[in-house]
Amino acid sequence: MTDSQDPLIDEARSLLESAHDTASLANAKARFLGKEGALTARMKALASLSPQERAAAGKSLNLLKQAIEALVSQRQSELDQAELQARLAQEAIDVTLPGRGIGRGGLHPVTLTIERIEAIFRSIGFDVADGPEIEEDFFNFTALNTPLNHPARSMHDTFYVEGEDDAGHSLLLRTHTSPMQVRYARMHAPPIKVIAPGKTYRVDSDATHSPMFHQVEGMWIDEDVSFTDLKNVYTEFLRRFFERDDIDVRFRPSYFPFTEPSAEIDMRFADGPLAGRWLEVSGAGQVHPDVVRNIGLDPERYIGFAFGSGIERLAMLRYGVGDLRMFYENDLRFLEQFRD
Ligand code: 2NL
Repeated sequence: MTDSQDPLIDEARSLLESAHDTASLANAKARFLGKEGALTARMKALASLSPQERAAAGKSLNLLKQAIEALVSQRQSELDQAELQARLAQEAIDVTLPGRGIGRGGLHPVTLTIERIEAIFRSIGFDVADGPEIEEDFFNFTALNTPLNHPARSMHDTFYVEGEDDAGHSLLLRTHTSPMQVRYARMHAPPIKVIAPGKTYRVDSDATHSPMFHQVEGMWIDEDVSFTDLKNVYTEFLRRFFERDDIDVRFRPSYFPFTEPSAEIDMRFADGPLAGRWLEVSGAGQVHPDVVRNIGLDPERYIGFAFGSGIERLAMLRYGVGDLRMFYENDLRFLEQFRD
């Protein structure tokens, strides 16, 4: 019998073909070439042959062995190839798909507005001060001439913080950024020329009031600062803030405990959709002599003005936003419009 005719070849071929992974191929291989394999048994049987028969039979057994080994390695490479194809199909990347991209962030419109306000006031010589949002009653009210029985101190208007600080001061969420100006003024020698932008808190919530809102206060105190300076500084600020010159400003008499006299500042555009309408944009006044004393200065010598403006209000006017709550709903369709 020649090798190709040996029935073991066909048997090996069909068994190897039914092996569909490396482990079953190893089993199939062992059935022929292993210690207990069919071919190994025949090799052992050579011993019982005469030397003449053994040489011929041995030669043809070797050829048979080589043929089966060739079948095994052929099957192994078929399996390797199939496994590779399966992995390639599974891990396929569609390079024609659009990328997911990295969303470009942007600053919140209120932050942009604060940065704008800071840049303008810095350019006219004001320093920018920032400080605690949890304040002592003294800096938020007492130093600002707001007596204990004043309605602003009521629980309905002010968020009080339970307990006291280490020094025994009662604490609250600042209702304006004035306390920061008081702190700043007590740390610096005149001339005091500072703005304090930042978060403020009041018990209030409707279409035009948010319990947290932003305010910018400004104060200029020296030996001869007047209402004229206030009007000039604030008008210059408005014209630069809105980037237009067609702005009129007027003062209306008002009342605040920390200023005397006090005024509301109104502005009016000559052109555009709001043309001709007076818009209230700030409270202001000459710093009350008692407040000048509370910040450590002699009111006989030092005089000046202060103002307080709502930042959301200024942002709404500049961007044409109709509802204050839009700033706090975190709707990206709204916020993305302000990305610069
Ligand atoms: C308002 C009123 C105002 C001030 C704020 C102020 C600060 C110090 C001393 C004196 Cl440290 N005054 N700030 C003065 C007048 C008005 O704001 O309702 N703004 C929205």
